[in-house]
Amino acid sequence: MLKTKDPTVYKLIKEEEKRQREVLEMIPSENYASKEILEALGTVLNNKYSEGYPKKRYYQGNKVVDEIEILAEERAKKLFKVPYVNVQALSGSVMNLAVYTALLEPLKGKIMGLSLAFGGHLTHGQPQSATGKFFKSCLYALGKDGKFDFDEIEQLALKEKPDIIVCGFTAYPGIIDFKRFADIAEKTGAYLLADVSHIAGLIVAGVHPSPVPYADIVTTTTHKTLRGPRGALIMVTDKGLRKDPELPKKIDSAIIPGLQGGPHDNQTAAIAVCLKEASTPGFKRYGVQIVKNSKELAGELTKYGFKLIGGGSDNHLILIDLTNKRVNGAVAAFALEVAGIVVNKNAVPYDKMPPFYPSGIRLGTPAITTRGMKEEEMVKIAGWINDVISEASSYRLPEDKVGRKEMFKGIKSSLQKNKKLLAIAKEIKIFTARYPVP
Ligand code: DSN
Repeated sequence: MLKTKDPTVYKLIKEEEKRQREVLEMIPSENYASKEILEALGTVLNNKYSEGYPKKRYYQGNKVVDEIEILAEERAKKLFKVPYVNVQALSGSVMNLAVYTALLEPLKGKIMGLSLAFGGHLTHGQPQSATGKFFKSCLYALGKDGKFDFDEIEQLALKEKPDIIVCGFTAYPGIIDFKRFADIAEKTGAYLLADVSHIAGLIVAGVHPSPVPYADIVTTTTHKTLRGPRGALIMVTDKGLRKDPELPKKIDSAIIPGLQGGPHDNQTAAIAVCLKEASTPGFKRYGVQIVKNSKELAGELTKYGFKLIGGGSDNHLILIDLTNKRVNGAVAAFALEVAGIVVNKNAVPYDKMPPFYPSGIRLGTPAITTRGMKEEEMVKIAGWINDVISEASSYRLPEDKVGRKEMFKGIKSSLQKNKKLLAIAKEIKIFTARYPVP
């Protein structure tokens, strides 16, 4: 038993369990996986090496693992309606890197993705990421209204001639027009990669359109709105297969031997469980409620004068520009955590502040919806958020770099002792006790 053999680690895990129970987890990329998924993760499948693919492994002893991997593949194909899937990518970064490795020549091939500063992802060709170091990249932005300016994106694509255009975002509160991205990709001869990590669960639930009719390749992590274990799926669509029938082979080889060794078989089993859960009517109801909650929360926050990027939320997340509230995003995120509301600081479009001290926060409803919260609870949560931000507005962080780090330290230590925030944390602890975590 872990409890007796390594009480130190056991105690830390218990502390984290308690933390997850007693706060409002509102980072939109996080969720609570079911007990069954966690059970599959903690099994003897951890002990096996399975380099290769089902029925084509390098090592012996993979009869059972083959069955598990085939099951995960079949469930993913059925759920997302695609002809091919690879379930081995260990997580999101390697998932996208595998696609680029499969399709592009190093230092020559070009990726075009949304800039991280506008809600893209590191792995969509950011220069700080291997995807922007090992391949060429060009980045597009959002318009001043926080929406896509497709004419500008098309102009950029025509000028830059990327080999892959990436759509699918981490801080975009709207519905993605996959068809429009596909039109641009077709016009410029690029592959269209839809990274739907954030919205996979919404797609499955039918509350966000699927990219499958439009994209050549669809990638997704499995632990966000899909509510599974950490892991990833790389899918080729019928359209992608028509364009290049070798795509599956290229992607399989990019994963192994290209980027990984043995897959994590316990993770593959847990992905299979997650895909079964995601195919139930209960999961559809869950997806519907995520969006209802996000819209309700966005509406309530707007009433309090919060400026929401894109004007609201049509999916699972909300991006708030706190400039009008005169609170820095880093200060806001810290104050909210002291009060028991966990969100992340986030850049807003055309942010004048640097990434460590951005002007906004990003929050979402996937995890709190898993706990059974509905519109009524969102009204209450918006009130708490407003109270915390009002309280935090007396802690000013200088826009100027000089002395900012030291000042932030001081602000944090003062926020940690703030009586009003600590009182809200107590209320939230009592409130969250009514909503079980799996
Ligand atoms: N870290 C994830 C997110 O929060 O959106 C993306 O990888």
